[in-house]
Amino acid sequence: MRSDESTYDRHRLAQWLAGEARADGVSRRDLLRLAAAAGVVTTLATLPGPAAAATPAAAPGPGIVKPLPPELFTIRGTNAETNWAGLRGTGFHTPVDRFFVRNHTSTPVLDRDTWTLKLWGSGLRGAPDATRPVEFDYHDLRRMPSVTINAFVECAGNGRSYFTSQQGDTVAGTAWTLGAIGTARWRGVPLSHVLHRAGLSRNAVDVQPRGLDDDYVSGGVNLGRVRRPLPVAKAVDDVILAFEMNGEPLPYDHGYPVRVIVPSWVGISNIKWVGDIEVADQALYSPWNTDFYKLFGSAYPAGGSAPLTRQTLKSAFETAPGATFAAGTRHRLTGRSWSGNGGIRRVEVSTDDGVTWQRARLHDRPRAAAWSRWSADWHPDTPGPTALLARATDTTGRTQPVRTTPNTQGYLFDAVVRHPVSVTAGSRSRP
Ligand SMILES: Nc1nc2c(c(=O)[nH]1)N[C@H]1C(S)=C(S)[C@@H](COP(=O)(O)O)O[C@H]1N2
Ligand SMILES: [Mo]
Repeated sequence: MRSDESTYDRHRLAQWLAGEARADGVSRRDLLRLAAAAGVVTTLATLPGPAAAATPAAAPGPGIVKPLPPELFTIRGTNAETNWAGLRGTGFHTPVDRFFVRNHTSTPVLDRDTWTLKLWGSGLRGAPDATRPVEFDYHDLRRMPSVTINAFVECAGNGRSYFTSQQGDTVAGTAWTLGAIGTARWRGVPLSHVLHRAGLSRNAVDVQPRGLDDDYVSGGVNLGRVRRPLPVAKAVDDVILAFEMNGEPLPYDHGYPVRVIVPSWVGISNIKWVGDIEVADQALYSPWNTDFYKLFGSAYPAGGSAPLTRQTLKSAFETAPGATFAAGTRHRLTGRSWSGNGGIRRVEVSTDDGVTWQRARLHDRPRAAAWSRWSADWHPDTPGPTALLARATDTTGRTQPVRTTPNTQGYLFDAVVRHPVSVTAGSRSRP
């Protein structure tokens, strides 16, 4: 699978350089302008989305439908980050009431009875165009064979703020801590089934789902609807068109009536409110695989890395930042670790800012595309500030590093995070 992906990327890159590929909906000029404009990424970081500007103060959140109580979420522009302390005791699946939301604009409230999915493009037999697509409605989809999978959805920028706070790097984008991830049980139809029903051709190269939310405008440029191509090899492997999350119909904010779930891959792959899918016999490009979701910076080629695919390795404590622990008492620390490259094999925890480490107990078997819960006991003796650290190793043998190579948009932070807490003089602690 991995080697398929890199062969595919080389092939697609060759097509792009040969000028065969096109960035649909965005002119070459716009793309070049975007790539050249150093200010674009900064604008993304600081501009409230159009939705935020337009949302009346009475709305519960920035264009988000579900309630966002401050104990469960931290609002960041048009997005809502999950507070990790709110996950303690919640079980393997993230309840919808605390699952993070990342919206480029705002949540559209769609009607499943008028919703249709349109498939079109040169990679389908007969090459139907966008005006005469192959169409399925919601009830067609519900009559197809369905599968249920566990998978996290995690923003590629999750943990971005630690590039700055721990490493002193300048990065642009939403200043997430570690709460731009959730794991859910998704039920839906394998995308491969729908593609074959639509007449997938042997020459298909890329598959590009597109959302029905508003056009995304950045730095004065309308980038069109949120869309990002997937190689056909991944699209027919384990991708699903999901209509259920944790046993309920998808909530509005998470893509109702239907979203794409692409296990292990960067969050942007999981297109919500999917309305159409272009299937092409050539590489496809959108701003989301050319300007965004690639690694740029001094450690990377001038044109950036290959488009991002898998998420990386991370760990988080289910503890509020700055939490206090009484000395002289045994505390149970809990958290979760996950990797885009496999399951979690081992987690170590330090309660003294990285001086000593102990093995955490794992509460879930290693599972690809999902996290493992863990716990460790701590009996602090000395009052004062300290930092909790968790360091995971995945089933490929990779361990979280102390420091990670920066990239200008702050994607894929995987270094060990220092979690500040303090120990207070407990009733049973000695003077
Ligand atoms: N149509 C559409 N799909 C989208 C987005 C969006 O803004 N519009 N955001 C993407 C990004 S960047 C992420 S990280 C995930 C977030 O999914 P969630 O809001 O269900 O947590 O959805 C992805 N799919
Ligand atoms: Mo994201």
